[in-house]
Amino acid sequence: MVNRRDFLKISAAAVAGTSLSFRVGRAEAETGTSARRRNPNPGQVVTPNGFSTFGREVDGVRVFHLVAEPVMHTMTDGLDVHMWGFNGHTPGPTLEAFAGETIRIYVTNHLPAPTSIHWHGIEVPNGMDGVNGLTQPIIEPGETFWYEFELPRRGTFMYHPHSDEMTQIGMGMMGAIVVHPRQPEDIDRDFVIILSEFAVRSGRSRPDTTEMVDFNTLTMNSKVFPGTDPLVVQRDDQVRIRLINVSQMSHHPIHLHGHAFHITATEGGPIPEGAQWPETTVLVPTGAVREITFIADNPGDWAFHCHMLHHIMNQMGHPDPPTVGVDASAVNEVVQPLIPEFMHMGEAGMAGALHNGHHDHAAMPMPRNSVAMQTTPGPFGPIEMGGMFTIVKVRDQVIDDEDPGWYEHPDDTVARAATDQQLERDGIEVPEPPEEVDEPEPHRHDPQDQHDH
Ligand SMILES: [Cu+2]
Repeated sequence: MVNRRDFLKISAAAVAGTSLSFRVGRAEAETGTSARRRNPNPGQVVTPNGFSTFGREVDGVRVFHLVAEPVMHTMTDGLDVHMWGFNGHTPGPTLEAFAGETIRIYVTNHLPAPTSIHWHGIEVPNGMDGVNGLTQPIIEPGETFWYEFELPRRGTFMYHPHSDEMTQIGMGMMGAIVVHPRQPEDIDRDFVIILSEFAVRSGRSRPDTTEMVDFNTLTMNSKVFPGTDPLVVQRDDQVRIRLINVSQMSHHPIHLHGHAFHITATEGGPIPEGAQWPETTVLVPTGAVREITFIADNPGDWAFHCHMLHHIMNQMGHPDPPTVGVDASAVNEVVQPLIPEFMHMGEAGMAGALHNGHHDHAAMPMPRNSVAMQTTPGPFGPIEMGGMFTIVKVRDQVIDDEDPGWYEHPDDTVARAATDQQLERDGIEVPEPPEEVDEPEPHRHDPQDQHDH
């Protein structure tokens, strides 16, 4: 593990432009420790569950080295997936630089397949655009290519292969590029989150890259909740979150609780102040960037998640009819040995049936290398969430950007059962629960009937 003192050293080295940053950045990725760190240097963006690097300077050019390679990736405890990424990690490092700088990026291909890298959103010279066959020859396995271009403007961009995209992006190859303006900005916490989706069937350990529509594993920086690191911010911080969508098929409406934000920029540039409007949900189309900013003036643990409801469940997708109201547990016992991903839906919705997995072995057995669709222990019981979900933790005092644990609510500020006195005071009459309604008998066509009519 990289401790905080080491991390500060590393960060300083990164900014100073020594070669240390890159090597240690990779170690950080392997131990996954950098994500919870508070922004130690103004102007440095935090990549939750990942890492950021300024590369190093050589004769006035900022130099990066991306190694495309297979990685073993833990999406959350209990779900290990064979993926492809960069420098030992998915997503690859967030590449940081300043507007007007020239950057040079070496790309080494250690994949079993040819590749190319596209710098999505940046106005590069045509031959640097990374489109296999159209603007460059393919990077064969074992080869190292270089790309070099000037960064014309500040912004949030992405990189990904433009070669067998469905397979290579579907295996986890993606990363962020953050170009800072020359002038310092009035931002206290700056985060970058890549939204993506994979087809990781329950019980399997490789994404299904032939899938075209049914993506069941929805990720933030290649993690599913509860594997997603919280965004820890101090009260009254000016916070920016850069949302990048690299999903194969989905647009994600990302919703923040407890705060309103402004959408301040896209990958095309900043939105003029007079054209911004307040929102609490921002739709991030695939292939696009939305930067949002807000003042974190409301302390607490605030959900920050996709509002497409199956995108906040893990490994959705079961090829059986809905069974709300039916006890289908016997079916699982028969079918699961044959089809590991088979699991019937819950009798009273999913949360009841799926409070299982490694948190509750009393419930249904899970296929190996699978996680519950929903549910992780929270301060008041199971949190019925998974997938594209994380928590913005706003605290009066943040120490070393460490996860402060669950929010301690001030007295009498937590919703709880109403008392009889309260109900009487406010004239609330609670109606009797409805009588149980019998399901209507299924209608059967009697051939004889037809003759009668
Ligand atoms: Cu979504």
